[in-house]
Amino acid sequence: MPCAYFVSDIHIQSPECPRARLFEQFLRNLSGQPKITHLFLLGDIFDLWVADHHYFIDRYRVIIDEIRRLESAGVDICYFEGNHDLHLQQFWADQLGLTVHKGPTYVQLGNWTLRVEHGDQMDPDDRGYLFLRWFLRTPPIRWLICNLPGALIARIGERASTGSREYTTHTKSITADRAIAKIRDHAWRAFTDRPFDIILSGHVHIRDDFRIDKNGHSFRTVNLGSWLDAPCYFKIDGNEGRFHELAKT
Ligand SMILES: [Mn+2]
Repeated sequence: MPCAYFVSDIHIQSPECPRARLFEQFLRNLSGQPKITHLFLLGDIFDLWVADHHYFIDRYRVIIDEIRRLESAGVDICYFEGNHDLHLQQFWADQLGLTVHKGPTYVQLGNWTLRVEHGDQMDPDDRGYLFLRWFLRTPPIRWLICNLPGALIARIGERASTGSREYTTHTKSITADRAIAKIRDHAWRAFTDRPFDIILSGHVHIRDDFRIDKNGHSFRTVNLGSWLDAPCYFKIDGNEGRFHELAKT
């Protein structure tokens, strides 16, 4: 029986930030769960993580050690790139052994087919961002990002990251209803493209758990919200899937 945990948009800004401590504690608790089979990290776990720079590896050593512990215990861990954490393959996959996904992925978990993604591609009207997403992944820019000194990348990235987070927060505060509509519209489009039982995403920082019944089809859409608002995780245990709260420290 699968027992899977899903978290997204923790936006850890430094090793000292309360969300870093909370995530470390969360991971330690998972290590003590005998039933856990999967951990899904749905992106924007860090407010900034780029490539395999030692700057980030040294900075977040405690978290990495906890993830390594789960990995060695046989937990299947998938990390989906977000818009704040990208070019993850070299460190998180090649060195640490996680599975890294750059876009939406279908996963069979027990009786359920899941579609899992960060969610930064869900708004087809967000052309500016979709261009930036493409641009940051072009070979020359990728080369620069991977080869410039880590501390310099961190300085540039922290500025961009703050802007991006403020943009997300601002967008959310003025248009929460519209954001929920976008989540559900995207879920329907994705379902018509290839069906699933549950779609799980993050990115928009709005917690949502909704069943769509349309044209004789029925499926569930879950958005994981953000730890900036209310730290939580989604857990699928056998045939039950639901949110669990984490106490703020
Ligand atoms: Mn995001």
